[in-house]
Amino acid sequence: MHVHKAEKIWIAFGVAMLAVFLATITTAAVVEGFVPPSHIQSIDPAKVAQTPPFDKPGLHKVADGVYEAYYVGHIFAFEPQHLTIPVGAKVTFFVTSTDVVHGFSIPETGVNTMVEPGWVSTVSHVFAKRGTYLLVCNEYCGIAHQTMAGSVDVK
Ligand SMILES: [Cu+2]
Repeated sequence: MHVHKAEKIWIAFGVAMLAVFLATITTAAVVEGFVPPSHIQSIDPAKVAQTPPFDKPGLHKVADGVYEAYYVGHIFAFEPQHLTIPVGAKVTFFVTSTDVVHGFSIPETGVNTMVEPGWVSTVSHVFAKRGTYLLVCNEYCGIAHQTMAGSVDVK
């Protein structure tokens, strides 16, 4: 088979760039110990139900207008499925998974994070507008992924 010289150069360039990218990612992951952003806190995914505060998922008041919401994602639901938040509240979501990678997204709010077993994802938002917000899993997690949803009521 004849391969034109220009094609050989282009293939070599492509392979070299792939090697450079893989070396960069591997170096960052292994040598520098990088982890996905916001995934600072770790948790044993097999013991989420026994690990406070994830043993009681839901909204926890920290101060006036400041709340923490603990969520557990699993195939194919969030706990809690529905949450009621006072209007104007600043809520920090702490989310983890007991099984596979899920997504945690509240469209129109900027709340959007990956949820990985073994890690606690954290994202904050101030709910200034009343309404019912959809909560969805936006990472394909299995056969009933499309049913993995909930709601956040801001009253
Ligand atoms: Cu999911």
